[in-house]
Amino acid sequence: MREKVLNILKNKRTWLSAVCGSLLFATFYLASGSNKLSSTQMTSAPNTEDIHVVFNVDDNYAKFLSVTMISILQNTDEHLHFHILTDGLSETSLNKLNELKKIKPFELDIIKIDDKRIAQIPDYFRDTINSVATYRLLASSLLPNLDKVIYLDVDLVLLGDIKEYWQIDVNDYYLAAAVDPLNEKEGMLKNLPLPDKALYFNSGVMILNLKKWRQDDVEKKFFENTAKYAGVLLLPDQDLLNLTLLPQVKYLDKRYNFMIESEDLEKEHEFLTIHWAGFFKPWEKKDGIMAEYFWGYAEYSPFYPEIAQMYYSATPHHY
Ligand SMILES: [Mn+2]
Repeated sequence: MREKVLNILKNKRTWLSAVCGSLLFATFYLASGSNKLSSTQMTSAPNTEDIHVVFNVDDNYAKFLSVTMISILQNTDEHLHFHILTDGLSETSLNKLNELKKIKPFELDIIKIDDKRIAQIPDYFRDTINSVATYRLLASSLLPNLDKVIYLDVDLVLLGDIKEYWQIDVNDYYLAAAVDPLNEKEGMLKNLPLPDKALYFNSGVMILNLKKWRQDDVEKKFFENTAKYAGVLLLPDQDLLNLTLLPQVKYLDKRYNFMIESEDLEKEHEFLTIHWAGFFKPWEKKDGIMAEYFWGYAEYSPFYPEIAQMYYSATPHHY
């Protein structure tokens, strides 16, 4: 039965990458033909440049990180440099992540946040958002040599080329991100003092302009805003990013961060990323919405046995 499911997945993927491929070509063709500026930008960004991607995970999430990394590596010809902000990864996890280099070579930096660094963070910040998920808010100081980086959650997979994210110009912005479906849910954001007309963005997929973060000392503003808004933060780190960085945010089309709760599953072939942003995670339910994309990549992971084990022990299964 599993074989059968996997075959279906593989066929679906082949079909999908054909569609994505022609879309990519069409986009490139249009951009280079009709707009002199973007064609110049493309030639000035050589293919030899590394694409930098940052994640934050603890050891428990390394298995899901592996699936996201596989989805990136399988869909690009670019050379990747991954930076992992963490409170610590086991040697086993690290070895498994390094095994992914068989799929495609890449650079891997593990940035362990040590006690000394944590001691520099104001107490109220640590107390309000005490999790590894916050480490991305410290990206501009933890990655001092990078001016630009793509941040990704690990509850998502890419279906398209990561290059499309890297080519987004964020020079005049703090970051680029897609609008969050929470904007459509009445009352959800009513306590957040967002700037006028600014739409709340989702922080699962972001292209960060770290140079500008450093210029304007954004980290200090995160700390100040935690103290100021602690009482109204619901999704603390995402709320803080919104409160601090809007309106200087470039909005991305939802194809860059398709959150399965939003709608329009019919158009799935257009999406570069599928993001299980809500409560449902694909590792919990194999027949959940679009979960087949997660499992299609997970089968290539050295963590596959434990991902599957986790699923089988949590869920009564049917085959
Ligand atoms: Mn997420």
